[in-house]
Amino acid sequence: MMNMRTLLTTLVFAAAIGAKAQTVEVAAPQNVYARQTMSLNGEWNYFADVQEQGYYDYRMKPTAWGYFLNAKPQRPSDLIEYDFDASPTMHVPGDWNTQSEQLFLYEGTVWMKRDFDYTPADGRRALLYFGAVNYEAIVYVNGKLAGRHVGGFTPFCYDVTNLVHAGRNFVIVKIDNKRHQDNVPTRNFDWWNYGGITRDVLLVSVPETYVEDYSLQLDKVAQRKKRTVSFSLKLNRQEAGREVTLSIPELKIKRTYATDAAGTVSSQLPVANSQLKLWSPENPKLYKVEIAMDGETLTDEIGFRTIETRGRQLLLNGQPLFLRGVCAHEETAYSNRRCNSAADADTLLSWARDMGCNFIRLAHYPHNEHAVREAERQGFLLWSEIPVYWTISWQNAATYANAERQLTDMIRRDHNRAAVIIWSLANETPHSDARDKFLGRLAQTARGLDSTRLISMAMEVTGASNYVNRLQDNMNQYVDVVSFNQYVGWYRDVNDAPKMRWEIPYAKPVIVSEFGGGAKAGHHGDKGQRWTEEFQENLYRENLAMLDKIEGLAGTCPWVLKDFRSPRRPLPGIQDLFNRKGLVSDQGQRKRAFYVLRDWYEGKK
Ligand code: GCB
Repeated sequence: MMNMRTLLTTLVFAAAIGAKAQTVEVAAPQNVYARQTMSLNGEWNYFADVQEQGYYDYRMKPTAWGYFLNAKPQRPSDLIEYDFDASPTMHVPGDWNTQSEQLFLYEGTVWMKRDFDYTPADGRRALLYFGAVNYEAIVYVNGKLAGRHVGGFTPFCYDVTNLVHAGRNFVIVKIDNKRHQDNVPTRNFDWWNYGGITRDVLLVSVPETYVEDYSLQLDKVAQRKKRTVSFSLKLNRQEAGREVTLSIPELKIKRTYATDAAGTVSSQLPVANSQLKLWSPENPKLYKVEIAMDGETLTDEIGFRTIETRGRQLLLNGQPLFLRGVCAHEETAYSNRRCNSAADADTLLSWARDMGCNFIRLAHYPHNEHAVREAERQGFLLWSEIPVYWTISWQNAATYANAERQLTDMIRRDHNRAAVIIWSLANETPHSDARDKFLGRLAQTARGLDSTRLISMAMEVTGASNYVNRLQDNMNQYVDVVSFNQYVGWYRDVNDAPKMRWEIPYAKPVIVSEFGGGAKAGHHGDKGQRWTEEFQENLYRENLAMLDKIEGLAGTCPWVLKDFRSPRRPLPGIQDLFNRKGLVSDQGQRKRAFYVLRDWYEGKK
């Protein structure tokens, strides 16, 4: 991990509008929740700005007098046409769509402000951390620009030491979730475009030199009596001779290292096989890990496991494994808003567990860190992906840079999570040379950042000739696991599943990364009648029998755990702006297909 490019420590947004950038974007610190932090969650004042007049003047030039100044009238005659303090509040973290009726379908700019008290401390720096903001965030502290970030599902962080002062401070974020062709995701996608500061905001206090990132990873090669854990660490600056202590008390590991000239440490730790309990769904063992420097200790919980392929088999800790999966969006049970906590994740995970799952495909973007950690504690294996979805602008260099940044940030954040076994690069992308180049580069980047996990992407087979479905995708050479989505019985070939044959001409494990169909919970009828639970139930029966015939099938994750909001789904009385392919409804009702899948998974244990 540590040889990864330090692409983040760049001066941001030099051509600042109104306020000059006085700050530096820094890498979001590994395991941020173990740091000294002050939460900036809670109630933030907000208002929508449909025409972005708080940012552009009436000639559409960036204005120096934007809303980021948080101006107040000084004299009775002053004209100021906004007032954060008199504006309503909403909760952060949270999406705006489900917190304001007016903003339910809104896509555009919303300004948000929060005050906070700060006490500077000698020798310490203040970092402003956002877990995620969808989609574009322009961040100001005390009226000065801190930086701009695009991409709605990954963390970012600014060193704001020079922008804060003792006493009362304020942070303002201009958030814009308008969809654009060149974004990642692009203009069209089948989920709700939840806008807002959707994950935690923290003010992080760090010393001048601090541990920015570290990695602990069990090596694949096991000797008869012992195996090796690779440890690496990186400071935020290239400083030699800093003392760092790593301890894993339960494994009786305690070692002190001095950093090299690059500010890094790298080491191999032998561990006796007899001592080591491997992480697995059956026994999701996590070890307490402590990393100490200058009297400050970072505490983490880390599991050790290996993941590999052998021919068409997937091996977890050297043992063949079938992934009993399901896809899930990051949308809460019952309230159907963006998830942002372990408790939000827990309800969804409990449904997956009841269905017999040991694997979740986190669709279609990196989910929040609390969710990933909760899934890991509960023993779920995870597939994590970036929103390179459908018709991305393959030829656009900025689009590529954006996708690569999201991939890098996803891997950086979660590379210590034993639960994550697959990084996925894309979903259902149309074949072309430009796409192959784009995804090929992403694959190389992912491998460069993490050589220990498997790479995949959801490919597609959209039709069959003579009932033979043959997967063909040039990306096959880049992936470790061949995954594809198919909707036999829903978008195509209703009633034909029993006749279908599948040919996957690649000697790699196969995951069917999506299949399914819609049903409205409580709507009953004949199995030939769309939208009934019986139709979906029959579709699952026929699909599962069909999938059982695929050679090398190593796992399945049907679409989808829960009905989720989507603006592409307007059918009144049935969809009502929900994609109804859930095995569980948006109100937690289990549909008949839930039990079909559960029984099939029972047989796969
Ligand atoms: C797909 C997409 C998924 C959609 C699903 C559907 O192939 O990957 O994002 O929601 O189909 O329901 O159409």
